[in-house]
Amino acid sequence: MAIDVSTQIPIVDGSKITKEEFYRDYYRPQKPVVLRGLWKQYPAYTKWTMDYFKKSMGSIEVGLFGNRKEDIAKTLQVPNAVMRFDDYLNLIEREPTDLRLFLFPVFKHKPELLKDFGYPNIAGPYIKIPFMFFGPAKSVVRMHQDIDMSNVFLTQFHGQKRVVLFPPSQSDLLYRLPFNVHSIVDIDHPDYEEFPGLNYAKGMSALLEHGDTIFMPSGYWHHIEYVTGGFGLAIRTVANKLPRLTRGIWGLSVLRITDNIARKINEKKWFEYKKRVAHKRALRAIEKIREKQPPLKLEPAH
Ligand SMILES: O=C(O)CCC(=O)C(=O)O
Repeated sequence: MAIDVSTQIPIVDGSKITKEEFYRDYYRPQKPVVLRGLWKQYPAYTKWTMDYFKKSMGSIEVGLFGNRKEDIAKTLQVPNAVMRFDDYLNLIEREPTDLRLFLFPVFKHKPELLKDFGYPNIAGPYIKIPFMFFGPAKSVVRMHQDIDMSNVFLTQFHGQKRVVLFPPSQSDLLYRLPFNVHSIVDIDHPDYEEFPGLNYAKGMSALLEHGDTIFMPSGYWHHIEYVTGGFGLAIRTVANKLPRLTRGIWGLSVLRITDNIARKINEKKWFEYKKRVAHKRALRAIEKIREKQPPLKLEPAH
């Protein structure tokens, strides 16, 4: 049985929503939403196509990341393959592979692209370091939180993407690894025996198409599946709640450094330790849920 992610993330007209409406309904309460057409105001909306990227910067070399199982304990630091950018774009248009371009700093290679868009005035302050993401059909971005705990605005330019979100309050039920922002569960093939917490997890989903911007509030878990080959861009704002902001700074500094050092000392042992902690926390979260559930009323026997 699949995990319940049947709740649809609401979709609103992003070309019409006002700052006041966005703050009141989504940003302040930290609720996900799809802002359809938010980027219509910028040239990138029509200009950024596969052909445009192939022609304007096809000759650069790009480092690509796969979804190999053995990578689960590692952060995305060492690429699995290197290729010319236009060859890669042709590949993802043509066939499924697991190679993705993740957190691609495209603007370092071509700073003129920065003139093709702005930062929508519905939120702020923005962290002005945009990243692009490219991927082939069927590739999956395994479930994670962003380590800086920022609010993410992810816009789709080409292809379709299925996004599944879970609130940060469900981190323990999703077996978040300590000192890390990854989960060890595969939500597409949930193993309820090994991960009983998944019985209680409940997410929401949306299908993104060209011109859709999904707002993923700070700390939200995201699992992304490329339905067709395509690409998108993420911009971020600083977490607007103090605990998340503190958690983001902590994540970028102490947690990341500790995790890197411990992995260098004994990667296998460290990973086993983190998994044990994740299981313990999940059991505690399940117990809490069960305590809150009212006891079953027994009908008197007749
Ligand atoms: O769209 C993608 O490929 C990944 C996006 C993502 O994980 C993010 O913006 O944090």
